[in-house]
This record gives sequence, C-alpha cells and structure tokens, in this order.
Amino acid sequence: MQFELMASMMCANYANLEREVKDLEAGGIDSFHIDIMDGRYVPNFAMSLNDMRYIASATKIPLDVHLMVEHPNNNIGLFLGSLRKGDTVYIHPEAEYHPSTTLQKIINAGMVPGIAINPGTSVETVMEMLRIVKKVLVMSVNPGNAGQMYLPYVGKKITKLLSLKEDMEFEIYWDGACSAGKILEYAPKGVRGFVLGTTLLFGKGKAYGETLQNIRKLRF
Ligand code: S6P
Ligand code: MG
Repeated sequence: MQFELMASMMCANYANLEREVKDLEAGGIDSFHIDIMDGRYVPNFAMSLNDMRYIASATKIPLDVHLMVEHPNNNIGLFLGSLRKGDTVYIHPEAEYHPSTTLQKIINAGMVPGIAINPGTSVETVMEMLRIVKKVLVMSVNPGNAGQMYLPYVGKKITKLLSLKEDMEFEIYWDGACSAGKILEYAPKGVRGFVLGTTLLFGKGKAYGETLQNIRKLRF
C-alpha cells in the first residue's frame, strides 16, 4: 500500500535546522510540511517566508506549504516565487473572499493546488473547490498549534471525502495528532499521506530514519 509521510517542520529543532533537514531526508521523508502562520487567521506565528525559503534551498525533496494566513491572495506571489514546480500549496478557503482565484494562481505557477479543511468546516461548503484542487488536507486538530488532541468527529468527514475522491480527482492528506494507529486505520481506506509532528516523529529521542522505517513496516 502506498502512502506518503510528511514532516511538520514547525516541530523541528531550530537549533540546527540544517541537520534536521538532512536527517529527515536521509531517513526517507517524502516531503517537508511548512506551516506558515500570520497570527490572525490562527493564534500563532510558527513559520514564515524565510524559513520556507531556507528549507527550499536545503533540499530537493518537495515542499508541502500550508498557508494559515488571512487573504493569502494578497501576497501569495512571495511564496510561489520561492517554490519549485510540483511543490504543493494549501490555502484555507475561509481565509479568502475568492478562494478559486487564489487556487488558480497556484495552478498557473505550476504548483499543486490544495485546500485545508478545518475540523469545523463541512465538506458541503467546499464542494466546488474539490473539482479544482488535487489535494485536500484534512485538519484533525484546530489549526495553529502542534501537540493537540485528535478531534474524533473529523472521522466522518474523512469517510465522506473518501467517497468523493475518485470522481472529483483529489487525494486526501491528514494533518494533526497523527499516530501509528491513525495510519493503520486510514491508509488502507485510501488516505494518501500523513503529516507527522510531535505525536509520532519529533522529540522522541529516536532517529528519524528509525521512526519512518517502523511506520513503513506497519502490518496492515
Ligand atoms: C497545525 C499544523 C500542523 C501541525 C501538526 C503537528 O496548525 O497545521 O501541521 O504542525 O499537526 O503534529 P502533532 O502530532 O504535533 O499534532
Ligand atoms: Mg499543517
């Protein structure tokens, strides 16, 4: 079974970010998840443009950029101009008056367009955008912080998205409190990738390569 693993870089050790990037790359991570925050759309400032630019310069592995900012359309060019073709950019539809315009800018720049869906956002309110995007990032915690508890009501929404993904041609990704148990349960159902943060990957005193290998060896 094929699934992707992304490292949530807001959880990395900034005392040596270069080492973190190299260790994750050597350990076999599929992409670097970059949580950009503006302190308005979410109550936190995690990463910003220069963090993203540094990671883009330090690796050839794809970037998975999660914009938790109000009105990303206003300065999305700054981000798109620093990314490579094929990197993914997610916006939150609630943060934009005309999200489809912003998604079109992402497509025109050669990036993979995605939307991130908050726990309190229903599939019905983003239905038309499901036809535009290639990826849907399902938040299983409220956006803004790492280390939060999984919100169980999100499970029903994933079931609904799984029933739509073939026809509407998108893939589903998991973001928030991702444990081995969640990968065991949801990868076989068709969730394509999982963002790994403090729950499974960071701050465990274990080499990243070992953790990633253990996940890939899970028996489904
Ligand atoms: C939250 C952010 C996420 C977290 C990730 C951390 O706003 O979008 O990407 O960084 O969920 O993982 P964990 O295991 O600490 O919840
Ligand atoms: Mg994220």
